[in-house]
Amino acid sequence: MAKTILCPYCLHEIPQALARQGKKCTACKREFPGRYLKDYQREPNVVISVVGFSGHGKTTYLASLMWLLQKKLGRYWGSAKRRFIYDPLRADEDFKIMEDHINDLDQSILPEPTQWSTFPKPTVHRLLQIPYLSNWRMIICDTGGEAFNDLKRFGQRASFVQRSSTVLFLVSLPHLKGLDPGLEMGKLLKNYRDGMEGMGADTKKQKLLVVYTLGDALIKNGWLQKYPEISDYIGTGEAKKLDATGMVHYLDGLRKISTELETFTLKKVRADHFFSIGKDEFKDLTFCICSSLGAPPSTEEFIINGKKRSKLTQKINPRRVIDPLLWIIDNACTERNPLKERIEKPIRRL
Ligand SMILES: Nc1nc2c(ncn2[C@@H]2O[C@H](COP(=O)(O)OP(=O)(O)OP(=O)(O)O)[C@@H](O)[C@H]2O)c(=O)[nH]1
Ligand SMILES: [Mg+2]
Ligand SMILES: [Zn+2]
Repeated sequence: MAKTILCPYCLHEIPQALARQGKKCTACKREFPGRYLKDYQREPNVVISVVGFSGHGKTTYLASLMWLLQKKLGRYWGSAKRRFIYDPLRADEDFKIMEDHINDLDQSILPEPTQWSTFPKPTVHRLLQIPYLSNWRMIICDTGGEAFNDLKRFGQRASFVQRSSTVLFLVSLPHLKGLDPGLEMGKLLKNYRDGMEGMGADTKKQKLLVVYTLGDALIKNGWLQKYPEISDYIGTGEAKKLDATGMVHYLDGLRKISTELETFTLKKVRADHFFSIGKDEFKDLTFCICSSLGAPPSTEEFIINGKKRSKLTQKINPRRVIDPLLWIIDNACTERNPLKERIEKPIRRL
């Protein structure tokens, strides 16, 4: 049994006895979310921080991912006897912000730009009976573009970014129109690396997973003209109706697309500097691509609660938004279990 409890907010390991006694973190003083302590021993953690330029689709991505987990995958994954279960730990106000985003998206309303005051804190989600990949607890936070500008000023959130095992680096190439996208990506990653170094943290302990967002716009704007495998991949949709065998095939597909995207990054985006920092200075560098909405949003605006909001003309239709999560969990499974065991026992029991 683990002797410590990982605080989901600052990611410090807290001695179990102290955590259970005070029901809050001795480092950041925040109370643990409901049931967190009770359920703690049941699943291993995967910790993900989402970073990227402002406006590149971080909040929409997270809302779309949660929408999919909450509304769809329980019906699609597993068998009648062993369905996938999504169990978020609804803590307090923090979770409410996320739920508002999910409910908005369900009604085709897009999130507003994230303000500092409404920045969601890390949230905790139990993911149970994932075909082939078993049970995990995801701790995830939209850490925002600020992480790149001044990590130190970032206070509590800096601790989360520093200690996350995986950084999801969201990039929207259409938003870098008119700039040199390769150069901008390189600058941003260098800032991040320097910020981490400045705090005495080591990027070599972190996995870097690049997620190209707005896949629909990349197809529409001709970015993927010479990369039909990638545009077909986005076009063919989400990880539906997967059982254990289906998941093994799906994960193979992810690896292939990551390799294609590596070529795309070097040849089309020309992000050589970015690529070399990612390869040399992080534990691992891999790539995904997705479309959180499935189609470009309309520019039509309307007023809700006195605020201008944009609305989609159709229902959201997420494409490949689950991929980063599956990558991370698959990697974490491989780290925990020898490869041999996974082949012999593809389905892990609860
Ligand atoms: N075409 C298309 N546009 C998208 C998609 N996802 C997000 N967008 C657009 O990108 C805009 C910005 O998305 P946000 O999720 O607010 O970006 P953010 O990174 O959270 O931005 P900040 O909170 O301001 O840092 C949205 O309002 C949409 O217009 C997508 O899948 N397809
Ligand atoms: Mg945002
Ligand atoms: Zn803490």
